[in-house]
Amino acid sequence: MDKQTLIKQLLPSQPWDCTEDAVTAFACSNIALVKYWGKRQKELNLPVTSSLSISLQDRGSQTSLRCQLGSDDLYVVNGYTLDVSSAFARRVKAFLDLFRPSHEHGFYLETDNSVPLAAGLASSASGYAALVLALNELFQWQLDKKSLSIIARMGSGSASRSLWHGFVEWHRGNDEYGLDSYAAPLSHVWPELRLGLLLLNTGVKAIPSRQAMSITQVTSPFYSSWPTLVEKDLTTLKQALDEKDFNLMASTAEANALAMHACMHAARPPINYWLPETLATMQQVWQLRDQGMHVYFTQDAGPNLKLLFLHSDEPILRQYFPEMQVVVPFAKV
Ligand code: 2P0
Repeated sequence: MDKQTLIKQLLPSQPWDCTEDAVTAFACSNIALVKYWGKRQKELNLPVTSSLSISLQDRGSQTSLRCQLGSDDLYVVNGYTLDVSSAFARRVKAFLDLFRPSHEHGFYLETDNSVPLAAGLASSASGYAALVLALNELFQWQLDKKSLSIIARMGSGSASRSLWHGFVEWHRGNDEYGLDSYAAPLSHVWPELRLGLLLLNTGVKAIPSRQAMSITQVTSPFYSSWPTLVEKDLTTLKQALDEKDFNLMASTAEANALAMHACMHAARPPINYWLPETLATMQQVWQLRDQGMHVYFTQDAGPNLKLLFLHSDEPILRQYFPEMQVVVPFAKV
């Protein structure tokens, strides 16, 4: 089955009403504590493993979308109009083409991200999730979140997890068409949990994550052990959430991130998202732990780190990391 056929199965049959009035939608970013790294099927974006994330509360993508009959698409991201020939715009267009009622229908898309684009802070996750929520509004599909998660997954895998706040698990699924590969929220609530965003370098990443994922999967001699490791880390992480055991939760997340990067480092050619400041900060975190502090990190497809700690340690950590932006995943909204 290709994307178009799958979409037809999920969506109400055409014609869809599409007004020229703009709709708006917000989706939060998410940071994986047990990572998604590798696809078992590229066309439908099906993952090799399940993954588990925490949301970034009010940081994410605010998207406005409308149809414009008889005009070409226009995409405005953080106030800048995208060059239609850029890889970014072509990928958005290919996704929107799946839902375009006819060639006459252009889309005007405007999105504002409150996380840096393409710097390993999950801008594509919240971007595609917000776009799918906006499409659901625009065409009044009234789909449930499970279907929206499947559709968001086809835009970008991690977007499947960006439709909920809190802890979210994206289930790998077994169906060859991916109808059981969607995310769902976990019931655990952890008000004391904090994430510290350390923006060490906000330049565009060295290599897009999609490409890096594929090279790792095909060439890294360590990739064959990744699925077993993820399964084990998911079990441990869920146990840590059940027991509200911070050290177990955060140490598992840190080890999982390091294992993902070790797989990448061993790929041929090597994939490296670490900058000198990334390693220096990791070493600082390890030193603080040696001194008895309960602080850990995770890292995605970029040089920036996200610290994991509890509210009680925030004042002291702010002294060591004055630039840190603190996120409260379970803040009351
Ligand atoms: C994650 N990352 O679980 C992992 C960890 C980055 C490192 O998902 O090809 O943009 O669009 O499905 O979701 C980034 O990859 O990849 C990602 P595609 P995506 O958050």
